[in-house]
Amino acid sequence: MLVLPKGVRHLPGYFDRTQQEALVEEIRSVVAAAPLYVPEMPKTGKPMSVRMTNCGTLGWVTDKARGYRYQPLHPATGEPWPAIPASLMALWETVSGAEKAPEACLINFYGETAKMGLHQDRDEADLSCPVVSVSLGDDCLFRIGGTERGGRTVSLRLMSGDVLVFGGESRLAFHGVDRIYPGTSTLLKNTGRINLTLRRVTV
Ligand code: MD3
Ligand code: FE
Repeated sequence: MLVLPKGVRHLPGYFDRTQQEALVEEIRSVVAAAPLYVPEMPKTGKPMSVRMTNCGTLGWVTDKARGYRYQPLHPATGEPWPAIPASLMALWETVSGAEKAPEACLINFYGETAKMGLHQDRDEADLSCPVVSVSLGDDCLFRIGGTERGGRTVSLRLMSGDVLVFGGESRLAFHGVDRIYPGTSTLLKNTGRINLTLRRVTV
């Protein structure tokens, strides 16, 4: 039996196919205004394998010189991020239990070989609100552990339309994406996976 860490809720198939298609169109229009860019690790400048953009009043960005941070403007265009689509604001309202609205929606695009190492999300001043994530496109192998690096972890396969909510003590859990399973979904025109992560940033 798979036991998720305390505070994690997995809502498999939260969005049906029609809703997923509508979300992809909304993401396409965000990306048209706020192009995907290649994030760099702080200090080393090593490129991440995931491409990123954001919508919301704040976006999470990283580069060699300035590292991980939230900012109101796209790093390449200098324009404000597009608004978070109403469907995602409604998702947050339904599942987060938070008093405050989300400020950031990070959009991660994974090609066939992209992955994300185990890390904590701790660049937000407000750690009391949960993080809400949506998976679209190809399946992935997601891994989540506890709040200490090196602790035990559990793995689960995420599929298109799944929603995860990380609240309470899971808010600072280590997590990452070990692999994409290319060609497991027909949602996107090509292979790959999109992950949307809604967050409250400021207190
Ligand atoms: C658990 N993204 O962008 S989403 C990230 O699939 C990130 O793109 C992964 O981790 C992805 O930071 C995982 C699921 C997720 C997001 C935030 C969390 C899990 C989390 C915050 C705390 C605990
Ligand atoms: Fe994360």
